[in-house]
Amino acid sequence: RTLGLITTDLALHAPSQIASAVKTRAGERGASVLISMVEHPQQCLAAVQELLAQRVEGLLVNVPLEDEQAESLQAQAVPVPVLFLDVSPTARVHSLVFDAGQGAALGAQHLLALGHQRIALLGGPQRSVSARARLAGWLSTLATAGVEPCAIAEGDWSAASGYEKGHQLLAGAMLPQAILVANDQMALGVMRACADKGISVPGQLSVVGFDDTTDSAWFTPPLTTIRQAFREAGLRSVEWLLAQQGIVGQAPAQTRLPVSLIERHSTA
Ligand code: IPT
Repeated sequence: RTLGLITTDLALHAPSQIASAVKTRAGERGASVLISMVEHPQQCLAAVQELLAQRVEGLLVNVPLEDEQAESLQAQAVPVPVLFLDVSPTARVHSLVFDAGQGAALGAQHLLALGHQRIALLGGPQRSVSARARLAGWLSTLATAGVEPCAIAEGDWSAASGYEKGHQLLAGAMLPQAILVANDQMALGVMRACADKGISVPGQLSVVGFDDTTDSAWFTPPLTTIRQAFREAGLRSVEWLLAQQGIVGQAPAQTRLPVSLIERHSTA
């Protein structure tokens, strides 16, 4: 059997770890996976058509998509089942997504519990639904505690952007006590910016990431982050696709995977 995976940039750690898990599980099930990497959501339709022409029996889509984009892709693929990994729960499609609101709340509550009030936010690219959901989650958790972020910046998920925006957030007259970062790669860049400026983490500034990619325990210091179990997401999405028969027309199956706070040494 053959499955298709349409994915965003595999040079990023999270999508590559998901793709790896998908490959592994499919292999264990005797299925092969054709991978198509897209740079823009607009390229998804061509990728779907290309994979359908190669007779895939199911499709996984790990590209951040707006509701209408996902709904129209799902319609294009009929009768082949499609499972989306980076959409809002409001999209009327089959999806398996991590709970971004819970993840954002866990990170913000952790910093508040440590007594931090001057908190800066480094969000992901706002064209990504998940980046928007994380930012919204931080803002609402902080607002509930009566805290307004001292600064907000937007990166593009890369460590380089974390470094650049990190320098921006650290340039003000008053140093933030903590920074919530939308992914671990940007957190790596932020910590590098701190090192440049001789700011000690977590002595002078706490940093929280998001993802818990496999390298995050090896950063200096080891990163406190929100764990998204990529391996499990990969396994479950393959199992779901292989179990589908005649789902077309069925109500969307939506699974929300819980996330968890992993406390390491970048927060105090
Ligand atoms: C999301 C990651 O958290 C982020 O680090 C980045 O790699 C992004 O993917 C790329 O699209 S995880 C996604 C399943 C929401």
